[in-house]
This record gives sequence, structure tokens and C-alpha cells, in this order.
Amino acid sequence: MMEEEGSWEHFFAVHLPPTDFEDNRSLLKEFCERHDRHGHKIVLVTSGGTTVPLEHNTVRFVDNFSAGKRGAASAEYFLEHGYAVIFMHRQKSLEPFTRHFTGQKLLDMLDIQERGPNTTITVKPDSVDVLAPVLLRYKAAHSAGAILHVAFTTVSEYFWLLRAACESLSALGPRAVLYLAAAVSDFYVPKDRVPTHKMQSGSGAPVIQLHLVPKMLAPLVNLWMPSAYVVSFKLETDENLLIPKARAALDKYKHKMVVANMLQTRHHRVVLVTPESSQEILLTREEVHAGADIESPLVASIVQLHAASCGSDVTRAPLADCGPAPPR
Ligand code: 9Z3
Repeated sequence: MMEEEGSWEHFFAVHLPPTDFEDNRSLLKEFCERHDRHGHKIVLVTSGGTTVPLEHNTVRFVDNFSAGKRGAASAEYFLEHGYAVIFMHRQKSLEPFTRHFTGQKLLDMLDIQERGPNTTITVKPDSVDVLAPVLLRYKAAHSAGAILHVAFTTVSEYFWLLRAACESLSALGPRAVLYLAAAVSDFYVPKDRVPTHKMQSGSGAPVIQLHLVPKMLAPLVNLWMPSAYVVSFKLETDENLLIPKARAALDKYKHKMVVANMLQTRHHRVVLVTPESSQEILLTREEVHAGADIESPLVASIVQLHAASCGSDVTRAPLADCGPAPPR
């Protein structure tokens, strides 16, 4: 069958799966089957930006701003609410738990007593209060096998993983939540227009034409995950477009919710747009100053709406009952 150019079917027909795809597919399958057997809820959290390679042997690529804070923080809050989490993230973007100790923060918390072969490293007393709660939550999540990390870099790797995750998650029906916080490129260079080798400046200034990425939300909602609780995100830089575009996406794809946010204020203001309502979540200046995460009230609201949409008996067993952690 010849797929129409620009369609999602054509995208998958033209772009080969990533080299580690089968490994990730098996991990996703095992994770979903294990949690499904226990009647758990699973959320797929996508996080970070995708790249668009400009050469097959990639030296240069188009990227975007996303640091992955939204996804990494949200994954932690979903775990607290008893969800198993598939954390599908851009390689090297922020990750749950370690996000608290980026840059020099971790090393600043440590002391070293140099005594040759008996050298010891200890956590500074005033840092134990910061490190201990995060470490406890990290250990609990991993020993319960409650979180699975899978990583992508390019937009095509993202789509292959997304479809594989949906394939394994669909068995959970309404117990599955999709929380699509990754900043996925809207534009890309189709495979057959990408040169094999590094572009040479001697050939003059390149003219690069970007094409539209197919809208994967359509097959995702209609074909891959018709019973799941699907939450997409809408990012804008013009406030006037924000809510109208979020509503337009809901009307078009008929999923459960769009979380609307502005680039500049995304870490202290979001608007939850559903077919029935709009709810703004705002952090105060003091909360922002104290390091509060907006993802805490955001995830709490989504968890409540998810429970209401699929009945309160969706979780039959606590997460701790769920087998050993898969190897990372
Ligand atoms: C978001 O809107 C996320 O909230 C952010 C989080 C990417 C802004 P950070 O990673 O930022 O914490 O730095 N994600 C979706 C953005 C997006 O690309 N949406 C597209 C659109 O708005 C496709 S649905 O059209």
C-alpha cells in the first residue's frame, strides 16, 4: 500500500526504527504486563525536546528550549500518587530525583577526609535533610520496579518509542494515562532530503526546507489508545493564542485535556483545559521563591480527574506489591 506523503503511516514507512528499538520494546512490554497483572495504573510521561538531524552522520541538528523539568518533576508526583511511570525522555534532559542535584549541587553537599586508602566521603550534616528524602523516594520507586526510563534524541526515535509504548499500554484501557509533556518538533527534514555527510561550507550557504511533522495525536487517540486518559500540552509565546489553540486541539482530537502554558511563565502558571472547564494553577511569588514545583498541584488535579473518569476502583493493589525492579 502506498501511504500518502505527510501522513503518519508514511512517516513510519520511511523512517526506520532506532537501533535499540527492540530492546526498548521488550522493556516496555514487560513493564506494562507486570503492572497490568497487579491492576496498577500506569502513566506514560514524555519529556524534553526532540532533535531534527540535518545530516545522516549528524554533526548539526535543529533543537528546542525544553529542559525536561516538567516531565521529570511530574514523574515524581505521579509515583507519589501510586502510579507506575514510563519516563520517556530526551537523552541527557532532566530526570526524576537526580534533577534536584544538577551542576555542582551534589558535590557541594559532600565532605572528603583524605586518608590514603582509607579516604571517606560523607554527606555534610546540613545537606542530609535535603538529600535523604529524595534518596528515600528514589530507592522506593526503583526497588518496587515502579519506574522505567526509555530515551530518545530525534523526532523519529520519539515517534517509534511513543507508538511502542502505546502498543504495550493499550491493554490497561482506562487505567493508562498519557502525559505528553515533551516538546516535539512540528517541523523536520524528511529522510530522503537529508545529506549523508557533514554539509561543507565550501558548497555555499545551505537552503534547508523544513516539512510538517504528521500530527500523531490523531492515530494515538483514535487507534492506538482509544480508552486511555490522554493529556497533551500546548505551548505558546502569544497569550492571545493560548486558550483558543488549546480548545481547538481538544475539539480536533477529542482527548481528555490540554495543559496550556506560556514559554516565559511555564514554571509558575498552567491552565488545565477540558471539554467542560478551564482551571488555572498559579504559584505565588513566595512559593516560587521557596522552590515549590507547579507539577505538584498539576499532577494532583489530573490524578483526581482521571479517577473520576474511570471510577475509583482502578487500582486493585498498592505499587509496593509489584515485583523486582527491571535492570536499567
Ligand atoms: C509543554 O508545553 C511543556 O510544558 C514544556 C515544559 C515543554 C513547556 P520544560 O521541559 O518545559 O520544563 O523546560 N510541552 C509541549 C510543548 C509542545 O511542543 N507542544 C506542541 C504544541 O504546542 C505540540 S502538542 O503545538
